[in-house]
Amino acid sequence: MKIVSTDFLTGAVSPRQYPPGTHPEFAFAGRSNVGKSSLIKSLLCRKKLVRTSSTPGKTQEINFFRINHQLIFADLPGFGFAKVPKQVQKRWQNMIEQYLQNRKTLAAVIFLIDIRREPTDLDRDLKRWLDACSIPCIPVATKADKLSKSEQKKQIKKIAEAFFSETGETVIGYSSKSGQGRKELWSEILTRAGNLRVEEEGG
Ligand SMILES: Nc1nc2c(ncn2[C@@H]2O[C@H](COP(=O)(O)OP(=O)(O)O)[C@@H](O)[C@H]2O)c(=O)[nH]1
Ligand SMILES: [Mg+2]
Repeated sequence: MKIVSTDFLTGAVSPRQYPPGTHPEFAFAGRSNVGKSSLIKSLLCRKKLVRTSSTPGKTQEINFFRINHQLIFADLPGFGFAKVPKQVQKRWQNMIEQYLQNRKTLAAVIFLIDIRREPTDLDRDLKRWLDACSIPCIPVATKADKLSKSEQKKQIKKIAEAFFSETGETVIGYSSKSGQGRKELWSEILTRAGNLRVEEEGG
């Protein structure tokens, strides 16, 4: 997809602050440092996006971007950052759960897992939530360039078995460095966006 415009809409901590659901929406979720900011920038062919915090664990808002007046991307705060106190972690959890339960135009969650890491309990919790809310999930294994092709295959199989065997999603290997997986992910996003009908903007 040719990216014509990426407009920052708003940051939100509660449903009343969400922007109007005018377009199919895709949320990006994953642990801190998983490569979420890099992936969003790589998808959008942007070197910079306003409103991405450089301090890990500090982004405690959901940031909404409108892409080409066609889609909305919601950047969810990264979770599991070691230095975040329990209280903040809890607030994060509430914010995400509320979002997943309330956002009617949410088409799918792009679920990022570091290709070199074993899925954690936090990842498992998120997947359970998505399943419980019947929210489609697009799993992406990030930083694929850190492994050889054969190692990538092995790890992707492992992640798929640990997480997605019951629901049958395909895990996309992605590298923000090389652009590997970019086409595949876009195709997945656009297919799912096309399956939705969202009211026209401006009403
Ligand atoms: N080799 C490699 N490094 C990556 C990739 N994506 C992110 N990184 C690195 O991983 C670190 C965390 O990335 P970032 O996008 O800030 O993660 P976030 O905390 O999930 O937003 C940074 O040092 C990035 O340069 C990738 O695809 N390949
Ligand atoms: Mg980030």
